[in-house]
Amino acid sequence: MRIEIVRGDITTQEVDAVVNAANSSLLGGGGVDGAIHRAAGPSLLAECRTLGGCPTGEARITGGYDLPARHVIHTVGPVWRGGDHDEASLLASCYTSSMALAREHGCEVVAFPAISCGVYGYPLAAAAEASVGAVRLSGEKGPIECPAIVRWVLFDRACFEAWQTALTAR
Ligand code: AR6
Repeated sequence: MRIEIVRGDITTQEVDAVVNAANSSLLGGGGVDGAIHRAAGPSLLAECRTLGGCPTGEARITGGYDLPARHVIHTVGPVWRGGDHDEASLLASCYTSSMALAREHGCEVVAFPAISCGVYGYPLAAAAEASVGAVRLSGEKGPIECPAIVRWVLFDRACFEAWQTALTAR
């Protein structure tokens, strides 16, 4: 499995699946969630309405509709509450659950945003470390090498630098 990081807007990614940092209603919001829903069009919201929400740390998959991506994997990151409320394992679980869905649906290339690093307030260095660790682990655990490419699409420079550090630290 290859891990890549780029700066940019995840909604323009031509990949098998883009991951959405959603909230537990799965009915849209601001940040990357708002951008994905705007770019995918109203059919995405219509499909999300049928899912009945999603608990923190889990993931659900839908079509990509007007996005260049085939699927959207919606996951709900933890709100940062100081670090001793299970935030790291919930964040890791978002990645593990998303990777499992990607594998089930035969997604070769998957793009992730920096889950929980916006309004949910997760400190960037800690998020980068937990995120990279979780993806590496689930990449190793897979029976086949799928997804083959995991790409973080990082909107802002601070996130990009945090991921760069986490990737070179190991
Ligand atoms: N492409 C890639 N990354 C983006 C984009 C984009 N188009 N837009 C923003 N980001 P956030 P969270 C980055 O707040 O912290 C929503 O309202 C952003 O700079 O979108 O998990 C949901 O409905 C940041 O680095 O997600 C939830 O209520 C990262 O994406 C809540 O926000 C995540 O920021 C989830 O909060």
